[in-house]
Amino acid sequence: MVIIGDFLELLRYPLDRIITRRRSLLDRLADMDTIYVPGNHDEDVMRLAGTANPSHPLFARISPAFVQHIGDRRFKFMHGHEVDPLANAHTQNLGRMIGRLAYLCELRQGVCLLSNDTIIGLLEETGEQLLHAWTWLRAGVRAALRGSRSILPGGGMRFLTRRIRTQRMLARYYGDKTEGLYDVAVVGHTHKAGTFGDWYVNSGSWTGASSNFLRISPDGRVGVFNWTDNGPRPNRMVVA
Ligand SMILES: [Mn+2]
Repeated sequence: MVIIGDFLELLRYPLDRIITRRRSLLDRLADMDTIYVPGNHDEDVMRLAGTANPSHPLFARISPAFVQHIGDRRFKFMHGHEVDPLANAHTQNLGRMIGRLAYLCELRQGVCLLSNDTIIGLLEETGEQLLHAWTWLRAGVRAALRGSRSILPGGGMRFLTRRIRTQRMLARYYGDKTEGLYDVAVVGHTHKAGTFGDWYVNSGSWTGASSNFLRISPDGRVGVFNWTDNGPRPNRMVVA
């Protein structure tokens, strides 16, 4: 069992309270020799890696992103925010601020008023949209200066939910793959379960409408699944 990050919401909840409340789940995962690779929401647990007496046995199993040979391919197990330029120190701090605010709201009202994930996702997509618009405008202005074509495309400007971000993330993973860092990218982060080609697999999310996971057989074949009331069901989503 490998957890590839954002397992704990540490931008929002104190670690000691999570341990107290979810001890039986943490115990069970520790018993399964789970490897735990932190993501951007729980990167603070990395400081526990290698400590002599971690506050829970599972945290003795914390690992940075790693590459493992399975079958004849090299699989890179990572959360995925590593290649996301918008998951940086600034958005992390912003996330912490929003998280603390949301935590206080919950304490006061007993309800979840703000979803950290939704807000950060929106900000990240907005950032990508702005980058995209800037690039597009710059190219447009250059072209207009050359007098070769109009700035405005025929169809006008389209706003696509998280589309640009997903495309850019894929391009970045592909760059790392072609540089020989790995053959298969095994990631989460975008919450979109599925595959792209034979080199990108996303384990999705356990906080959305369906809970997703990946199963990798010893010969290196990867399956994406949704967990349902009737057990695992194949997920054949192509993520682009
Ligand atoms: Mn993430």
